[in-house]
Amino acid sequence: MSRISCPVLTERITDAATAAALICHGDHVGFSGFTGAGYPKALPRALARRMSDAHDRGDEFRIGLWTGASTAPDADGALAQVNGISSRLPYNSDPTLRRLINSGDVEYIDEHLSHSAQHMWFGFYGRLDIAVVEVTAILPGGVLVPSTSVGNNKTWLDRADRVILEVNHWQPRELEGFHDIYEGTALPPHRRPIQLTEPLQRIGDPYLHVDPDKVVAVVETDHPDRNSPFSPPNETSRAIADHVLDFLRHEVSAGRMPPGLLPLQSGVGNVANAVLAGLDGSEFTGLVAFTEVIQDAMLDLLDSGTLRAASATSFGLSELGAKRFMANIEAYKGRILLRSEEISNHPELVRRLGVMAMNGMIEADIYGNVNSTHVMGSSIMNGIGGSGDFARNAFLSFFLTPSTAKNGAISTIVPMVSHVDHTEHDVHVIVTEHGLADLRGKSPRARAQQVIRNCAHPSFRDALHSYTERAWAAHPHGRHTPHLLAEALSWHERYIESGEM
Ligand code: 0RQ
Repeated sequence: MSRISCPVLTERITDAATAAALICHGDHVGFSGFTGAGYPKALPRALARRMSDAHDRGDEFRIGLWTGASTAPDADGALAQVNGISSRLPYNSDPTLRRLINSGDVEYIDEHLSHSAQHMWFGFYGRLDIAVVEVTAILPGGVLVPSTSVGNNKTWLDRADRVILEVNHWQPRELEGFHDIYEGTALPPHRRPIQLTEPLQRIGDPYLHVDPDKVVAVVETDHPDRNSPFSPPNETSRAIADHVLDFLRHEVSAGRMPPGLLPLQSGVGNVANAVLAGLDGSEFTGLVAFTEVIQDAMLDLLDSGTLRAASATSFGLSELGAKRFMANIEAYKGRILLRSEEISNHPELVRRLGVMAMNGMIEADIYGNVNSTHVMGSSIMNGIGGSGDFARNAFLSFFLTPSTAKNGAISTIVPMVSHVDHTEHDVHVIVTEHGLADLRGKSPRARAQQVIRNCAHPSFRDALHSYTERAWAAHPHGRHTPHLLAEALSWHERYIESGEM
């Protein structure tokens, strides 16, 4: 059955190669896509072929690429393989593109995800030449049924000069009704409060809208999302999850948290997945999530009833998870709502709802500063993503990591982080498999003691204690947050010298 019931747009149906010919060297291009869901499937590969042909002829052909967050090997990856990306925002996890960013070939603008749409509206990024957006179906009048992510699609569709739509027949037609697209964001000084007081409250419309006159091509595809597998929880991630659960129990018994907890945000990755798995089968039930990504463990929680409902901007499912979602899609309707990322991650809403934020990290320092993005201070891993949107405004902000990386060679607890994404003021709880440091209401000195004692791997504790004691002794007039600057930095360099990095 046709997925395109808008007569004007039916006339614009074409193939991916013809659509890709509408994109030129130097264009700013806005792709749909978030954590491998809802990204355009055919056009990026066709565009990569054009780029490769142009490069063979000795012509330059590179674009500035803006998305919701990460896409997939056949989008970011395909364009990076042919060196077709000159600049990129706001988040990437593709390994080929990461290599080009770290070699200095691609300008990467690592933004808070909630900022990316508004910075476009503020005019900070310049003009958006063309948007390429995957949808599930096109209804009359340019009304669009979104697919498995919303991300920045609304902003790209509104702001782009021209639009290419991909209609993906792989996406279930029953996705209609899973979305809530808020239209009320005005520019300062005309902004009004966002009237959302419950995580699953609808404040918008189930559809995206596009001016049909701007649509220059419609391409039909039938291609799965990038559905990456998750590793099952291991001893380390289970230990981290147990510490988090014990802490939540403690908070409930102290009366600081209701028995059904506060809305949950969980970052992506295996540790975050393990914490969600730990919640399943615990005494906590009837929970809600106000988060970014719905991953497999959230489906488990929804199935068991531990989670009542989840608001997010995207799915991030494994292949099995995607099959399970599709097989039971009607049962999830009304329990899952996908929003634009400026709303799913909105500081005003995160603060109002009292979200519990749980995110991964690269390293934390003894005083509670967190590095989520850079290895050894220089090479970017992925980007800050939504971690800052949530951590900075959360009721409780957790950062989780194994206590060591690279087979135990590197301590993820360090004297001074080699790059700061989340300052000591935005970090409440640090958790490793060894324990949990509750930093709330503590001075830097007290925080350092807790972080080293509870979170550091035993083989690094003596070195970290020795550092804090010597820093204290060295600064009789600077003991609020004492540091030995040269030693703090050389802590990172010793791994580079030892060849561990
Ligand atoms: O690399 O696989 O090559 O060994 O970093 O580390 O332990 O697998 O952890 O998958 O949870 O990712 C911070 C990257 C953690 C992620 C980060 C190396 C380690 C491994 C991955 P290898 P793990 P995770 C919502 C929230 C920012 C965005 C965010 C992230 C690799 O959580 O991108 O939070 N966060 N968004 O070996 C050297 C260290 C290291 C280290 C880890 N100290 N030194 N290497 N690694 N620690 C989602 C979105 O915003 C979309």
